[in-house]
Amino acid sequence: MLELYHHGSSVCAAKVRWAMVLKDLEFEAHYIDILKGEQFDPEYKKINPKAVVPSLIHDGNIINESTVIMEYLDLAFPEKQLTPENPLEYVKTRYWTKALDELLHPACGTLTFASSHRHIVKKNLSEEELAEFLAGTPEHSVTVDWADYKKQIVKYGFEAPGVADKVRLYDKYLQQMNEDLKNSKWLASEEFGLADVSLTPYVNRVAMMGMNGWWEDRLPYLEDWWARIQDIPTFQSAILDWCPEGLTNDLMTFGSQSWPDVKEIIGT
Ligand SMILES: N[C@@H](CCC(=O)N[C@@H](CS)C(=O)NCC(=O)O)C(=O)O
Repeated sequence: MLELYHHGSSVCAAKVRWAMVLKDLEFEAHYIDILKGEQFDPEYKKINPKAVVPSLIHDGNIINESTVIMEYLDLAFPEKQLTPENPLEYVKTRYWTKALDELLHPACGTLTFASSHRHIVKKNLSEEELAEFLAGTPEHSVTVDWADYKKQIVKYGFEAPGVADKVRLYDKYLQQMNEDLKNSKWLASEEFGLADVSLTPYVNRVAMMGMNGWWEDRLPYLEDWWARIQDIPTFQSAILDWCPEGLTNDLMTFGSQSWPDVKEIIGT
């Protein structure tokens, strides 16, 4: 039996969910509202000590870290492989998932909180709840400095130290995707695979925040890839449908309002 602990706007959870759907794996879903602080519940922290989603439980065994979870799924359920077998395509996939884990994902947390989530938590939580929410993050969470950094972003938004650098880093990776897609139909090869599944939520995040101007008339190969991704039948059900309507609307409202700040930073 497979159980997935996840959240509607979590990029890490979205890529695992999509991988499971693409591999025809059924799972029991447990929704952890990370914007209400449900990830800090001591019972959940027994499963995931960093207090982050996703977590997978397979027949009682806990598997954490989204990239590791996806690798595990391909090993445990090899029928529909997402990882390329060709060594060079495998390596290209690994470059992407490594870059994502080390740099793009932390940049995504920063971009998302500065643009949207800081407004959502301020709107939905009382002053005491917000203080509790911010105090709940363990020392090693999304990154080793997330507990303190999240507080700064919630308080200062785009003016928090390092936010502009993280936005520029995000831009660097979207440009890198565009470059790679000049040479092959999908990110790591001519076949759709794990690199595409992994990067999709990071492009979707930008789109859900109404920031498509990031690539329109600027990154044509990425724009074409994004159109093809959205045409894949399971994209809607595995990625978009799990995000509650109110959260989808908030991401769009606050994200669109923040687009001028992002646009200025990336200099489009
Ligand atoms: N390295 C972890 C990162 C997981 C992560 O950062 N999850 C985010 C959502 S995408 C989270 O749960 N954040 C909780 C918080 O900000 O308190 C993984 O790949 O699974």
